[in-house]
Amino acid sequence: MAQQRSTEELTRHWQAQDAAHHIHPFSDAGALIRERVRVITRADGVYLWDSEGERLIDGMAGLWCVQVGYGNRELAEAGYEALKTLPYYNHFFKTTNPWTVELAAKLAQVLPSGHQHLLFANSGSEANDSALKLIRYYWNRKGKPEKKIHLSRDYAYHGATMAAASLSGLSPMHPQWDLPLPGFAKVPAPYWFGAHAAGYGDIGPEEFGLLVAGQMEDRIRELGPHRVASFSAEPIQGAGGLIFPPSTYWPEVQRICSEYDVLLHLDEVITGFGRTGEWFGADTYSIAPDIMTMAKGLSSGYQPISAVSLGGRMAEIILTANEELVHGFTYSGHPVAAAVAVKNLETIESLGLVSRVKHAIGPYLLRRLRETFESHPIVGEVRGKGMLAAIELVPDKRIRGFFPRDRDVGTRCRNYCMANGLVMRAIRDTMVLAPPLVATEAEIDDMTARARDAIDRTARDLGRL
Ligand code: PXG
Repeated sequence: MAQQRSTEELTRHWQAQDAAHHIHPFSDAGALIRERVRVITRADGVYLWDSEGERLIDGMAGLWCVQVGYGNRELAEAGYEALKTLPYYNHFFKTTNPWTVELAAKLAQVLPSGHQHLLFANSGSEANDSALKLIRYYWNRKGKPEKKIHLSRDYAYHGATMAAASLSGLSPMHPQWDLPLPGFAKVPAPYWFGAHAAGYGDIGPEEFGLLVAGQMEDRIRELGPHRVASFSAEPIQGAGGLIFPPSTYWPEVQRICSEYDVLLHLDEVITGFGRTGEWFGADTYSIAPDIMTMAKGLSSGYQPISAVSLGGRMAEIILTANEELVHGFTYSGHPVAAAVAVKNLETIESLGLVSRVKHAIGPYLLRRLRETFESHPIVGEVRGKGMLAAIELVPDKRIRGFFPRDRDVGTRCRNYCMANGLVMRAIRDTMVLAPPLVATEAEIDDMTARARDAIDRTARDLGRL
């Protein structure tokens, strides 16, 4: 039946069914129906196609996750083989499966030193939820049950479950759900570009990094170190606006965590698997976490899978507890997802993607964006590391300040990008790119040219060009 309908009829059919039955994440249902949803039907390399045959170049690798690009046959075949052989089995009944074992062992080779033990889950949120439970369990076993406060940062994004949303520091994530839950506290983010607007004057990035870490130390003292269980942080904050920490920040945070005996939880959901030009953000900033969570690039998004890795001191306490760990999911370590993740890690290795991001395509992306935008009248900063890059749209490039929020400059620019065939994310007025790690120089040039056109149009609307 479906094949006999015209493309337009099919599109209208899917749009109507979507409007009638499907609730979208992070979307206003009424607005979506008015504006019409776009039906994505296929993808290959760095490109997506919609049901009307329009091609989009994906500057966001989906949601920061498609490391190896779309349409990789080897990943698909690895999943198909597992589907045919063992489509499902669990790990609850003293059982395991070859794919999950292989994945755990493979991860243990590439994870930061001391991280040799893994638990699996199905999303970044679940991994973070699991991490918080394990942190609570650790302190209970250590005989310090009063250590229960989870610290995290403003602008953090750690997911959407009750605990992961409580851990997140993006204020719109809380009021609809009466969050955060009790026991969550926030400290400032090392967002140097925003420091001037936030009233810190003309402070340099290195000094600002120390100042923000100092604010964290003050907060721990205020709450009482005997009550603070953990500090959760993305090595580079992603969905909060691509915030790269000044070089002074992480060493100081590491010192504070060890001085006050606060477990350091790194959320590597975006920064893992080559995104920053190392296997993990922990390697990029020489951070030694007690516990790490990962998802997205673990399977390049081809299957829903996430993991929690335990560093030495947490593994020791948890593995020697001599009691059941009362935690887990039906799909923890799903064989099909694990098979795809193993093939994904092998592909990252065989294509040399980590080193390519560090030495070739990552620097190329940043150089092209800097050449194109640094002198642009509404661009205040171009920053990046590996295959992560941000362009700050500002009213006055001499001052690190922002447009009034209600002008929605970022959304306007994002809409021009979409109309232009480029998927680029706007976080407030920060334009973000996180392309697949396999993107070629020509594809980066194409993204840059489309972004240029959209930012020019935005500037024209504002009377700045
Ligand atoms: N941690 C981090 C650092 C993330 O970026 C999660 C946890 C949660 O993962 P799951 O798999 O539960 O979604 C994320 C997710 C955006 C955007 O618009 C970013 C994410 C998710 C949805 C949208 O930038 N990151």
